Amino acid sequence: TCRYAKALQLTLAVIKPDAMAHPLILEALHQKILENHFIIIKSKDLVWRREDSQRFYAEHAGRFFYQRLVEFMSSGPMRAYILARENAISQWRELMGPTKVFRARYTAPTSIRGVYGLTDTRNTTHGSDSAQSASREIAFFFPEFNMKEWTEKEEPLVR
Ligand code: RTP
Ligand code: MG
Repeated sequence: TCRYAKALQLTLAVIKPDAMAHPLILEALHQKILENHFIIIKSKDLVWRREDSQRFYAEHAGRFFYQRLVEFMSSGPMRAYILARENAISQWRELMGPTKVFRARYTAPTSIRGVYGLTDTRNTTHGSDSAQSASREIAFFFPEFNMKEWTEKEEPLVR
């Protein structure tokens, strides 16, 4: 294979604290990323402070689930990935399945949330929902990453 960096889209994928807490689920999710032909550009484990969580989810401030979401996302370690692939954003969202766990169970039982989701908040993973969110979210998690430089690369990324 010869995959040109320019043809690949980037997305931010996050393994949420519920899935990080279980070593077998963590392993299965990592495997799923590789099996689905994503290239892992960067990954890191981190723990958010409450303020990070509030800032990341600011668009949801005032929604009924905001407090619980903020608490949960700063309750333990997460793993963040910059993933590259053709159509990375939609492909990762597809693999995750629906946000709501009952919907995931019934309409996408083999999706990540269909299999591992616990509740609408503790739903295993996050994925950027658009190119604009991907830029914002990648910069949020990986401030040192130069996205512009990366997307202009002419060379094949994988030979
Ligand atoms: P995001 O905005 O983070 O990309 O996620 P999304 O589109 O899949 O889901 P959205 O409905 O926008 O929800 C934003 C975040 O809040 C959590 N959530 N908790 N009832 C609840 O407890 C509840 N509802 C939504 C979701 O897990 C998601 O992280
Ligand atoms: Mg959303």
